[in-house]
Amino acid sequence: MTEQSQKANIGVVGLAVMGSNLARNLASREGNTVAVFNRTWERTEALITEHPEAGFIPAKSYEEFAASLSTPRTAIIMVQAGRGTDAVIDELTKVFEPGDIIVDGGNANFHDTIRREQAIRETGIHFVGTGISGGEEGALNGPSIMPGGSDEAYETLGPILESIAARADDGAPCVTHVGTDGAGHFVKMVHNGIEYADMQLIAEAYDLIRRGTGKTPAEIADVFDEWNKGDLESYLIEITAQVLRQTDASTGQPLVDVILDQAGAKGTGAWTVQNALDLGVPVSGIAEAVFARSLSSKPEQRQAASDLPGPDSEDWKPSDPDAFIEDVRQALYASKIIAYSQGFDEIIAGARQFGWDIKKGEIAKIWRAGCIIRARFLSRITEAYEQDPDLVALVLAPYFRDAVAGAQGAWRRIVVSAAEAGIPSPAFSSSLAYYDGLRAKRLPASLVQAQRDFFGAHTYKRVDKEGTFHTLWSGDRSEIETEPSWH
Ligand code: NBP
Repeated sequence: MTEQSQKANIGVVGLAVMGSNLARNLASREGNTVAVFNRTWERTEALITEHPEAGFIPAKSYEEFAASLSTPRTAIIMVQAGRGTDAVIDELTKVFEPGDIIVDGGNANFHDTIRREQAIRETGIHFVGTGISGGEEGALNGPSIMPGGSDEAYETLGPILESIAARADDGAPCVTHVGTDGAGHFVKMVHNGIEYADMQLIAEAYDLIRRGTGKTPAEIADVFDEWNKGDLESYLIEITAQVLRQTDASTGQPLVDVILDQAGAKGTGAWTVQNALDLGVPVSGIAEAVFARSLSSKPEQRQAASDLPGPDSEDWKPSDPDAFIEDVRQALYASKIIAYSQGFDEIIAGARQFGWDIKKGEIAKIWRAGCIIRARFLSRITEAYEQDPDLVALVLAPYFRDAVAGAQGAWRRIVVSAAEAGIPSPAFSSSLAYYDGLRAKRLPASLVQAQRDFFGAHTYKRVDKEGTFHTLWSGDRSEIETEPSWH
């Protein structure tokens, strides 16, 4: 063996659950030799001992790690986002050379990725922020991968990522060069936001069916299995059925009933909403999903408020349970379309703001497999953007417009029923309110603008003539045209 052939073409730094699985995935693909490094040697030792078949080249120091890589050196960092990532980047930039590539595969905030890319660019080393979705199972068997960074870096990195990515039904690898600097982490962030909305909508559907029909979790699992044969087919519906069928070993109860009803969050949903606020994009479905988790995690408030007056869902039953379940299915589908439409709005706004040329149809394509939101209807999103790359809103694409039109009767009945029964359905309800807001010929925003002008002289525009106006609300003259410099 020559010295060069003993070197690795790719390295992984950080060998906790994600990094070790990704390293094993890389090693299992033909043509890859993988160098591995972890801050604590014991983790590296455990990995190479448990997986001799992977042929890993282990390193005990960053210097040894760099020396074990062929050039241009390419290393994927899989460590805690934030300070951990900065610390590893600092070490790698000391031992890497111009032309080498540092890939951050963690869940970084895209603002950090933009900052890091700018700082590292000066050294001549490439920095590629990459979203990786699919959890530990995806990391091992094939995730959906969303790399940012430069075209030059992608030339080397692309084939390696393609070798480990999930494959869609048509055999295409679920990876695309999303855009420069932070584009990959931005799109991964929105992916996670949509995931929050999808999970919340499924949870609301489950709650409505359970309280409305009295079905057991296992019976609702059967309903979800049935749904998974149609338009709603998705990983999240599939695993929800499995979750609902699980019984608790110690009590024999459905496991979902013994799990505390307080949902945690690691922050990417909140980031999606925070950035949407900055970009002025209404992602109400995602926001409600984030807030629903926050509300669930306030036990003291919930306990104190539990005797507030309101309808008792025990007293409410739909007259036709089967028809009700079908209504819930349709409401779920319509609300899900809205969540994706809002998510893609944020991607469009982010791309505009940060100068990324993001191909929306390609994003939907790489979410078809490997990631948590993989679903049948992502192909419909790709088709929609292929037919019209400048689509103003996803919900306006012919397929989605028809789908929502067909579902909206059921959607409205469900939101009404939930309100009457006192069953919280924030994601269903807010999605419908968004839909009605979007399609409204006229909104009460005119009144809001008038109020703003009243107390703050913020001016307004008129429907019947050009210009900017301010009313002297209590004066003699009712209206004056303002100078352009006023606004
Ligand atoms: P963690 O996020 O728990 O990271 C811990 C690993 O980083 C340990 O192996 C640790 O080494 C190593 N590390 C190194 Br090397 N230098 C470090 C430093 N300076 N500070 C802190 N840790 C350092 O691992 P994970 O759960 O595998 O996740 C890795 C990344 O992947 C995260 O960014 C995560 O958000 C992202 N992600 C996770 C999932 C998921 O489903 N878990 C999915 C998608 C993305 P040590 O052994 O010496 O402590």
